[in-house]
Amino acid sequence: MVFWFSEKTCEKGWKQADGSCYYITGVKATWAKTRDSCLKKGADLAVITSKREQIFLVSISDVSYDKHYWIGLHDMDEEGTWTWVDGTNYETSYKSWGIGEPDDWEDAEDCVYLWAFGVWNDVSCDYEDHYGICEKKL
Ligand SMILES: [Ca+2]
Ligand SMILES: [Ca+2]
Ligand SMILES: [Ca+2]
Repeated sequence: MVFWFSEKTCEKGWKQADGSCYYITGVKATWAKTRDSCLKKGADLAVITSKREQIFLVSISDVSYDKHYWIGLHDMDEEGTWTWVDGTNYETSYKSWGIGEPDDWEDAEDCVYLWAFGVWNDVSCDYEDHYGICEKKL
């Protein structure tokens, strides 16, 4: 007897939720390098479009005050114009900024990471101090 499972599942090492697969990068790097490593896996940096997704990402990462994870949001093309890497409309979609963020501190913060309690902060894209979360659709 052969059973046919039409339900697709994520590759080994990826976590699955609501039609997406997620991968936590194991290396600290800049936003661009982290994105590159996601692209090489056929994914991109995570695009967070709901509180539910946010809670899931907090649950699969080790996010804390000391450990941060790049996500696929930036305003490097035009200051204050936030862009999700997959084209999701920023204005109309879910947001979870920390209090006082985004603040573009010293006019030098254009990339976003997930940090303690799952809130977002904009920081310099060149910091080599953060992990990342990759996402691809199933
Ligand atoms: Ca997503
Ligand atoms: Ca900025
Ligand atoms: Ca900031």
